[in-house]
Amino acid sequence: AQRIHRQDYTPPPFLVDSVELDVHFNAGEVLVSSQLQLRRNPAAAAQPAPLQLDGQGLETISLAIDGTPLGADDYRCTSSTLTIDNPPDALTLTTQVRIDPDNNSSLSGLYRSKDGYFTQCEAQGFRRITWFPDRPDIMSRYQVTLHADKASLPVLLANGNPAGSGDQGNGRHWAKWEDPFAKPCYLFALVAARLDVLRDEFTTSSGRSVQLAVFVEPGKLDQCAHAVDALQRAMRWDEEVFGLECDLDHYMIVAVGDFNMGAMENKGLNVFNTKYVLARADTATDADYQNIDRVVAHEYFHNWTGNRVTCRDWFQLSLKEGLTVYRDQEFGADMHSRAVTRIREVRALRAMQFPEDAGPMAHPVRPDSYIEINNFYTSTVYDKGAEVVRMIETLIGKEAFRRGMDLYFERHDGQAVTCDDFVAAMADASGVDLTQFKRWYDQAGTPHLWASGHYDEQARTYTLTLSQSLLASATAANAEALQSPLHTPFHIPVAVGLNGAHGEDMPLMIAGEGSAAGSGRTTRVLSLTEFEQQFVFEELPAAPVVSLLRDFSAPVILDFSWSDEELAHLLAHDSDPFNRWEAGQRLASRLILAAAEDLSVGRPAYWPQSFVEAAARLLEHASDDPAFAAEALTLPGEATLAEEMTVVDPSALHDARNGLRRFVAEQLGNALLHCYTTHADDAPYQATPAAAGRRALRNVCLSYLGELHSDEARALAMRQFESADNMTDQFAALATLAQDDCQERVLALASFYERWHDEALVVDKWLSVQAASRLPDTLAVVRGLLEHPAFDLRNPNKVYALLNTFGNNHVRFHAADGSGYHFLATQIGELDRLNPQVAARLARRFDRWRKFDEPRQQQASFALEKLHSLAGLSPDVREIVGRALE
Ligand code: B3K
Ligand code: ZN
Repeated sequence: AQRIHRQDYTPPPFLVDSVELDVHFNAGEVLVSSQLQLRRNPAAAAQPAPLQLDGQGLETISLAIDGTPLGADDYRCTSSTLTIDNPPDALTLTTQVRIDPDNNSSLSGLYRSKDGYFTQCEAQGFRRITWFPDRPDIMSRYQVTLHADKASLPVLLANGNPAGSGDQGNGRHWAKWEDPFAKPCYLFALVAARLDVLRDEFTTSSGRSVQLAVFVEPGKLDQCAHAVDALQRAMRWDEEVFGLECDLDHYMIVAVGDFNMGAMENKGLNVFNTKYVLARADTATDADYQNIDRVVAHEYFHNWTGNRVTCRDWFQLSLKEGLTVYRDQEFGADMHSRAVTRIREVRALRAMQFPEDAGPMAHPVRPDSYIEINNFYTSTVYDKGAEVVRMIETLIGKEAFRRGMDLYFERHDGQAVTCDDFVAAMADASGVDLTQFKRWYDQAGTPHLWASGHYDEQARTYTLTLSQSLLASATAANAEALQSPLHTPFHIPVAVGLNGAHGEDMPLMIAGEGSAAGSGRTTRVLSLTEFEQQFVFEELPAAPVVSLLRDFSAPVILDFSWSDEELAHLLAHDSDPFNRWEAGQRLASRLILAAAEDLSVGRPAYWPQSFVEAAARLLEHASDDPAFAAEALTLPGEATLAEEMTVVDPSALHDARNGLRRFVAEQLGNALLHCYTTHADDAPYQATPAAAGRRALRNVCLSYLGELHSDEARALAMRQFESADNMTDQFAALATLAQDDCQERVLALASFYERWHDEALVVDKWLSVQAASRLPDTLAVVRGLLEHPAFDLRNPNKVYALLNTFGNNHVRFHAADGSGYHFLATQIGELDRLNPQVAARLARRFDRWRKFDEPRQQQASFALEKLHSLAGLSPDVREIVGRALE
């Protein structure tokens, strides 16, 4: 496998204007005939290059140019390329290949899943279907005809509009589809399966009617309503917020149980993991409902940001992904609570992206090179990419941002473009110079932001000094970051507010701006563009408590030495809800990290009463915003806390964090129970934000009470488990019991499986709740579950539920004896033979192995070396493990 470099991009020598495919589903094979209209690319290098096509796992039956079969001397063929040396400048290339989707366990290209055949072409799956120049900057018009057995594969779908169908004898039928939009081949999709369908309609703002259809496995129609509703809300939202109307006559969503990721935005024919479609109150949690909203919206939003304007090459992936995540985040914020949505996003960013950016897989939002592009569908490209788009919005303002989007579509509709083109549209529409800002696209690593403040009583000024550096995060293990032009400062938007003694926002008058500039505004966005800069706030009657990086205005690690009292003040009063939450997280982190240090040298942990008082206040005011209170009461996770330790001691960290939880439960048992009781819902389940917020709050209270390991707490959880009318409450009770070594745990787990063993997605929850357990025998349980009929190594959802969850079980995966490492490495090796993409994702659980103590490092490197040396290891896993070992 070769390393591909961004700088090596050249335009394609040939373009494909149209594609005609005939796909025959026969017993034990699929035959694909293709007719491509090709012509030389006027924009390509003058020197006539040969015509080269990509292929993978194709058995070539015939090849012809303009109707004449190719002779042996006319072409060269390897297992992955078909080269035609002297092609005419315009030609029709006809190929026929045989493929074997029944044995395609990689779930890339065309593959079989329970009820039929499905495709996944992004990033490079189309080459597994037919010979084709498989790159996103070639956009073509497609016509597809499917032929199959009518009884076993009654539903035949492809992108675009139906263009005929009928019977063809022998129990077989055919259907033809035509896509009126030119598209890159990664957006190609077809489906031949037995499926039920829920149909609906959407009328666009200009009055066009779009036929909506959600296809699911037979018997699941009662779990589709939420997805359809989410789709309609997303369509309306995109019209209202971005003026973007749906361009399609048919918008189809197909749910499939075997799928490598969440979903795929194929033009007019999205293919979804069932996890992001199916929901019923008793089978799906509030989090599932919200994820469905977000993923349905995300794939729909791609229709403009991704499909109509696509990526020139895969290095530009964040052009569509960062922007589309930003859009689905905004949709989520408008559908639910804006503050809580933001809090959850930042929590996820810190748990996933920050560690990634500090580890061996660190890469810029626009990577410089890769071996396997599928390894770069990362939190950096997606979530940090979204933060970068959000920072542009923060810097230029909402209105200019909207003008920038309009200009982007005006300039680039129908094109395959780069991140530079996007930023240029934003800069031109706003008049703001974003040259320096673009470093966010090419420097890896999370910047550190150091802040200090000084109040001058005489001058009534507050001087804020901000400085930045990448150094704390750039390590020798991360060569790519070191080689890029490091030591150049980022353009960081720092949103600032000043809190007065009673929690009120103080006036924000910046020296040198004149008093009109800031008047009335209680949050100002400072532009930090140097390594160090000072900002002076004037006319302040008293020393403020500074609120920095409001709403998390930049993805940085902020260092400011607030006192515990100041943090408590911010937690109680800051007008920015994100920073209220953040202050609580900082307080908790401080205590847990100090306690972890104490515990690791045999000293007892110290828990101050002031923290309990802050928690008590949160409980007291919880009814104001239960969802927020739930977030504020949830401590930072172990993986996030571990990033702040020089050498991680996972068991001390685990004991410290749970020690604080137990302390809170002991001190506030009655308040927790009271809060639990008063927020009970008598009404039947509703997935509304308000009802979900109350459930979240109660379930946080329940999980704290679970720390007491008391009969009362167990009975409470068991009662909730048994009486819940919805999966949110049932599963939360199960999750609390799963952390407690008691009889109720055994009973609940058994009855849960007994009740739900036929619902694949609920079985996933059953697997993951066991793999996430802190109990000491968790690895043994996980090992046992590998043999359970509920588990299947071929199904990504099962692998994620059991193995990935275990890899995220900080204290158990990082067990001192290395048992977790050896177990996971062995499983990755097994899985790699079936599904390299999913195996490579699993291998990422090893990213942070160098942060642990020497004995653990030895075990981890031993496990990784062994995995790395496996014969036949895929390039996917080899790239991840190779970087981890560098
Ligand atoms: N674009 C797809 C991801 C494809 C991943 C390929 N390995 C889903 C999404 O981001 O919408
Ligand atoms: Zn996407």
